[in-house]
Formats: sequence, C-alpha cells, structure tokens
Amino acid sequence: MCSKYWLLAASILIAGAPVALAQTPAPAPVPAASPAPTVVKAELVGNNGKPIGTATATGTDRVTIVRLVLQPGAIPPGWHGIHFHAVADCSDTEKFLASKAHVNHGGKAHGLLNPNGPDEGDLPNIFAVADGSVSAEVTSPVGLTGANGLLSATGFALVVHAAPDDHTTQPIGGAGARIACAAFKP
Ligand SMILES: [Cu+2]
Ligand SMILES: [Zn+2]
Repeated sequence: MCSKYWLLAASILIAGAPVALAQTPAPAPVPAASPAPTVVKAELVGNNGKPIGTATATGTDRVTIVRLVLQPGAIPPGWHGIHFHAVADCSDTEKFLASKAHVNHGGKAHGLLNPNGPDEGDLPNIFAVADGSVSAEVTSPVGLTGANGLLSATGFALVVHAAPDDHTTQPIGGAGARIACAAFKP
C-alpha cells in the first residue's frame, strides 16, 4: 500500500519538473559594469621639502583607498596619525599648514572613535618600522570622486603627523606636528 503512494508521489514529481522549470523567473539582468575606479598618485614630502615616498589614492564616489610607501629614514619609527586635509597644498614644508584642517563637509567632531565623529579626514594610524619606512594601505568611506568627493573643489592633502591619533580628542586626536604631506590636486 505504501509503495503505491510513493510511486504516485514520484510520478507527480517527475511530471511536475518541466512545469516548475518553465515557471522559474528569468534571471535578473546583469547590472552594467561599474565605472573603473579613479587612481591618483602624489609624492610625499618631508619637512625638509625632500621627497620621502609616494601615496596612491584609488577610489570611487563611495570609497577611497590609500596606499603609502615611505622610504627608509622617511619618518621616526612607531605609530603616526594620518588624515585627509582640505587643501592640496604642501608648499610650506616646515609646518604644512597650507593644507588647512581636516576635510569636514558635515561639521563633525574629529575621531573614528568619537561619538560625534568622525570627520571626513579621519583615517587609521600607520606604523613606521625600525628603519623609518612604511608600507601601508588604509581605507575610508569618503568618496574620492563625486560632488563632495576628496578630489572636488580644492582637492586634498594627505598629511602624516608626528604622533599617533587617539581617534577621540579634539581637534586632531593629539597627533601633533605635521611631518609629511602629499598634495592631490583636483
Ligand atoms: Cu592631520
Ligand atoms: Zn579629523
């Protein structure tokens, strides 16, 4: 008795299979390929005005990824805060103040760990090894391109600080003096 029902059930399944296939909705159209990311490169200069490495920014209107390669002797070993500053100007190499404050369209507080932050300039720290060189890649949810992207208006400067950023205190997380700078023109 039981096997009869099984056979019946199996035959329904087999008979139903082509129907089920026919009713499967057509696959969603493949989205158009997203535009290729923008890649921009700039030389990092130290306080003596000499080149000490390169910074490469790769991004879209939703993300920016920065790869930093600093040569041996570039900066003191240890952790260093880095930020996107608002102006692509690294000409005053002694202090790099021409790069102005952090990019901050939203008027947010400084700091990745600050409950009222972060501003758009905020990034993770980088680490210089014993010989003073750095190989690092950091990422930010701030767009490189687009209306308020980093490359809009006055471009931006990537600034390396003397001390680490604590990601909380104002205005720059205690990161101290500006010791290297790369200008990314709009
Ligand atoms: Cu800074
Ligand atoms: Zn900041």
